[in-house]
Amino acid sequence: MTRYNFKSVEEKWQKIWEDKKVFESKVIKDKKKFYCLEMFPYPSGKIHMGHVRNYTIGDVLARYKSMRGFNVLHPMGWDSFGMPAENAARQNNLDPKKWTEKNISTMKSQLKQLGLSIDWSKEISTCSPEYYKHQQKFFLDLYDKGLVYRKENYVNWDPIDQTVLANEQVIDGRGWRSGAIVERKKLNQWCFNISKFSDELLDDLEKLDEWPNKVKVMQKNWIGKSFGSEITFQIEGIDDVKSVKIFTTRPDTLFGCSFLALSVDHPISKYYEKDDNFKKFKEDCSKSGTTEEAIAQAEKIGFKTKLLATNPFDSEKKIPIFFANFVLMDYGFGAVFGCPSHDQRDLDFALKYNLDIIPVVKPNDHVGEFKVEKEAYTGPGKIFNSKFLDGLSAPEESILKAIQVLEEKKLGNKKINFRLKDWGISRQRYWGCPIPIAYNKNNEIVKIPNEFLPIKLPENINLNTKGNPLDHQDEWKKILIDGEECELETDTLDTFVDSSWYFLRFCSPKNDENGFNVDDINYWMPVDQYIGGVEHAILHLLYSRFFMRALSYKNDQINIKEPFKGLFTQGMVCHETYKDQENNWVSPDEITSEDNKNYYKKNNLSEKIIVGPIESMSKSKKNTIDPEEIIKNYGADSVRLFILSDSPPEKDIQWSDTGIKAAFKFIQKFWTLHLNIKNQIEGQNDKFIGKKGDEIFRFTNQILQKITKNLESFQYNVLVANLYEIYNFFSKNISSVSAEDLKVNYIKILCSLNPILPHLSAECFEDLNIKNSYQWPEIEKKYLIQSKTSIVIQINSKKRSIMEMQFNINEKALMQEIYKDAKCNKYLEDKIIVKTIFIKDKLINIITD
Ligand code: ANZ
Repeated sequence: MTRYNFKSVEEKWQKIWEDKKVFESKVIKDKKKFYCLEMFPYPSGKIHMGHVRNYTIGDVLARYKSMRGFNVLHPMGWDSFGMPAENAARQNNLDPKKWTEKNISTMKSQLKQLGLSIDWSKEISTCSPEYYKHQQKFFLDLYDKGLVYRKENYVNWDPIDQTVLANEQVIDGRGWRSGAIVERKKLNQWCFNISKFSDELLDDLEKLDEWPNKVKVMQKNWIGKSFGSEITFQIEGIDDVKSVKIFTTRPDTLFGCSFLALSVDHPISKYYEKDDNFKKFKEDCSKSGTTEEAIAQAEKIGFKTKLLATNPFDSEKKIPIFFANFVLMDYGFGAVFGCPSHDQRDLDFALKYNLDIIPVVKPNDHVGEFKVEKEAYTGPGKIFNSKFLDGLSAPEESILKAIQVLEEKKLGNKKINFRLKDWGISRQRYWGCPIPIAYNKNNEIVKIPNEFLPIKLPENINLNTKGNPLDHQDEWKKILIDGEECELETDTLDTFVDSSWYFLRFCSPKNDENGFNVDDINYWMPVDQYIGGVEHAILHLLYSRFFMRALSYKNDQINIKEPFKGLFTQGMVCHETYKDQENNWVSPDEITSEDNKNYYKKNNLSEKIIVGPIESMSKSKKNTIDPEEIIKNYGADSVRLFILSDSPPEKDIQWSDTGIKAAFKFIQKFWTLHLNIKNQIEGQNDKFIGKKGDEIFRFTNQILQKITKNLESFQYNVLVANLYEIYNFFSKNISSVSAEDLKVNYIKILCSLNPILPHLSAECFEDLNIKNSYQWPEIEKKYLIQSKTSIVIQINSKKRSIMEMQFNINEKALMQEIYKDAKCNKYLEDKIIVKTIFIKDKLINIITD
């Protein structure tokens, strides 16, 4: 019997699919379309198991939809700008472009080995000028529409490397490479006006009924809609400023207010510019990072001014005004009123600066005097100490009443605020899309004319400079626009911009004139199924939703708001972690075990390994498995089968050697079964009995129905279980069905194998000399009705028999059959039946006296 040689089989089919351009997609009018997209990878070097899982899940769906007659778009590209290329190039004295291109070619060949149904003719790479040229055009289009602007913004500044750091490059308040304490610094930044769409981005989440709820909740929190009010406080102490506005969600706690706090960048700060103490204070504030978490965690510090504010609800009450490090300038008005009793942050501040702590809400069940000491009370309750608000239930009733009074007295208004900030897109880096802007001698903004696009990155430049290497490219920076000497912007775009529209480019990747053809995107968009990691739940998905709206804005040719109709977030691939006796991480291929319990170092068998927890695969913990090795040893179909088995695709999966071996073994066993079936079909098997019967039809159609359902609902692990059912049924029954019946049903089964095990299925078809139709098999409804069922017969709770009965049989008819059955009847003779417990189609328990 010939063994299944997966290596040559897989290579052969991958070549055939590629040569015959089997997966090329075209806009076919009047045909239903299905756009299946997995998040495109960053070309970091090699593919990892996370990619394998992501792309396998997508591939199963793409193949299935194509077999169902959809016109499928299943493309792939490279998110190829970004820091790692720049860093790697800097370390090894390489060109980021060459480094990136090399990685792309490695990863592409690895992806091909997986046999994915990708339309490679649509491949794109965001670092190529053919791609970013259009991005520069979009930038200018958004600029014309008022959706891009330049403003001073805080950034994380590394004073040693003289560079801006992303939040994730700030580790414990220090620059990840220099170790310097990171400062907050103001820089001119380009921004997208994403907050213009806050309301829409929030409200439309409701329409995304094919998105996981957890992702919608995360986006909702990120957009952060707050209902509250703006309140004007009269102030005294400066001649030309008479009032300050604040935003609060708790106007009902106004009687408990004991100070006002301003951001160090509040307009009033200009009156303190020359004050050395204030300057020192501002410097101290800048030492915490710019993220909200960093600000929230930093110790609360304040700078007391001589200014006083009047409580709008009580003109007798004057309160001090501070500058404080916890007040953000870009939220609300950059000013807050402090109510220490009911806000922990305000309480910490009040305790430090010895300010009044006046409680105004007490818990409903509280009797007697209510005091706040070290812990603010933030729960519901009744208002007290608050004149006209006394007795109202907080927060609902009391907030409404407080706003009503503020509005009547013209002291404030109802106000809605969003946490969502505009998106700062400037990066002081080389390896990114150049911003198509220049500045003239007066430092005025000049748009780059269309005919100069793309503004290409200079190549082969020195990257070992302080700060942004582009700043040192004097020749490159020079540009003559309308006879005027200008200098190019040296900031490049955040790489999230690149990934905010790549799904549109896939629809018309070769269009040189425009980023996409309107007709193409109107046909393909929205993406029907988007698949990726939950780590992109907020930024990437929100930015893409914004970008789609920004392009549609003031554009009567496109009206697509939501780019992704269905979203699926797959779980992580995890592996045990290992450490040696010196507490160093050790990778799975450095260890060995005889009993799968005790592990030793391969190169030192006396050194015992400490087995740690199962964690998601990561290079830093050395618990990764190289997909290429695994494909080489077990084949793509085994990898596909294993990666889909065990856990539902949205859950984490644990990689195990035994798991992949079992998958491999299954494929070998299936091939042996196939050869037996082939023998049977071709009439070469002596043992052939050829009993007629429709059992095989029932099995095949019922399993097809299950497979279809599981494919449609992403229950791929159950799908794998279905394959085992198929194997068991056919191995047991092939010799008792006619060759013709076997053939008809086996062909259907082979078709249904294609999404998961495409190589094996194609090979079996070819081996039978049958043309693979690549069509999803028709399910014959008549076989779905189960006609027979096995019923357990218990007498006095003891199992006495299992009887094959007509499906749906009623209790009376079943009892008649039981009396006819000698095995059962002997227990019933001369007995009075006291009771029966009857579970239809499953069980009957007969209780006698
Ligand atoms: C007084 C107050 C009393 C507040 C109380 C809360 C509890 P969300 O829900 O996130 O919108 N705030 C307003 N502007 C701020 C800024 N620029 N920087 C820092 N904090 C600011 O939060 C709204 C609350 O955050 C506001 O309500 C304000 O504090 C604070 F018992 O006002 B509150």
